[in-house]
Amino acid sequence: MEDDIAKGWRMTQGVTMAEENDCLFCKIAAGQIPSTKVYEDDTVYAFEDINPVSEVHVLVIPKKHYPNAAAVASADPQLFAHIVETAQAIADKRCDGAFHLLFNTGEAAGQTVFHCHAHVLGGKPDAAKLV
Ligand code: DGP
Repeated sequence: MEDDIAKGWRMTQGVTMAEENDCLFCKIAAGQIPSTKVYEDDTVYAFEDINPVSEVHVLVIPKKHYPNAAAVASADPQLFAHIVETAQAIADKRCDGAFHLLFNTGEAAGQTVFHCHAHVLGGKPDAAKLV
């Protein structure tokens, strides 16, 4: 019974305490693992990607744990819009407002961290990493 409740909660909210405590990006957002901060407010955190593939490569994450972009969009559309607006504001400052916005979703599509993150990619790509 308790398991069912936990499972249902995970499906609707995209989070359990265990997942949250074990999540790399939850720990980065909480300042428990160091990162190079680009922007922060009450609901989102943005930081430099550890392995940049272009001149500008920033990750924007919700502070609350959701496994992917669609989970955020369906649970909290305002938060999803805020992630996109934050990406635009970063691109405005760093690369004349022009950028790619990428959400890898699912292991087969290259998602390696299962906490929603927007890749904000701008400027020249790092050719060595694209081959
Ligand atoms: P994805 O493949 O879409 O799940 O992207 C995960 C990104 O997260 C990848 O580009 C590398 C980045 N990343 C992984 N671990 C860390 C970390 O500990 N710190 C930072 N700053 N970035 C990380």
